[in-house]
Amino acid sequence: MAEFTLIIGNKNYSSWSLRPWLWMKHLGIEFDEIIVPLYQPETNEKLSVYFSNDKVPVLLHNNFEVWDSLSICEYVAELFPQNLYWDPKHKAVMRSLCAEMHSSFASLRSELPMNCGRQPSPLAVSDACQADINRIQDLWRHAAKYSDEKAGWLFGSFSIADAMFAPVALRFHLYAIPLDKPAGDYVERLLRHPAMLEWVAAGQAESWIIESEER
Ligand SMILES: N[C@@H](CCC(=O)N[C@@H](CS)C(=O)NCC(=O)O)C(=O)O
Repeated sequence: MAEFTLIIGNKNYSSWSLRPWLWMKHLGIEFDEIIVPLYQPETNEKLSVYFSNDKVPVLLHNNFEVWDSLSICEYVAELFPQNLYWDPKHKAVMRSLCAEMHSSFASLRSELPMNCGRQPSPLAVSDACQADINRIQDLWRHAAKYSDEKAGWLFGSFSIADAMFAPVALRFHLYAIPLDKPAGDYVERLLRHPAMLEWVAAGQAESWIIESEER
């Protein structure tokens, strides 16, 4: 049994689960995973053994439990401090992006659910959703001021911010959202990350359907 166990939802739909899973894969951390399919009659009972209020993701580090995607990402980064950004301004901007991703973009989330199995095609979006899309591109442009452009990730090398925005990049792809060139290039790069390819393929292979997430 590995030192770490990550409890996640369906790979096809669970965008919050993808974030720490991708980050831990990127860091090369070995972990067991337990998939709890969401919105099934037995889902809450299966999740009730954790302290996460019946939500995924949850990380178990031996017997220590951490819940919430951003907290899990930060916890494992602190265990491997070479992955932390110590410049306070740089770190603060990165955390601002992560926190905004974590707390905002309700229209984008509800109108464009993550669904790895969706055949990519355009979908009309509301003004509120378009405002979310525009703001995300503004955030990515802002991050570029702090990055080494050659590396191509939001803040130079791959960081928690890239993991936090990965499901958004996937949504932009799945719903063929028109993007400016740097954002389009970034989405392509993120989707080619080996761990993203692995997650999307696994999501597509699942047979659970959540009707409310299908568009
Ligand atoms: N803010 C939480 C959100 C967790 C969350 O809402 N997870 C969804 C799956 S993507 C969930 O567990 N939904 C089940 C439910 O709400 O009953 C995080 O960042 O981890």
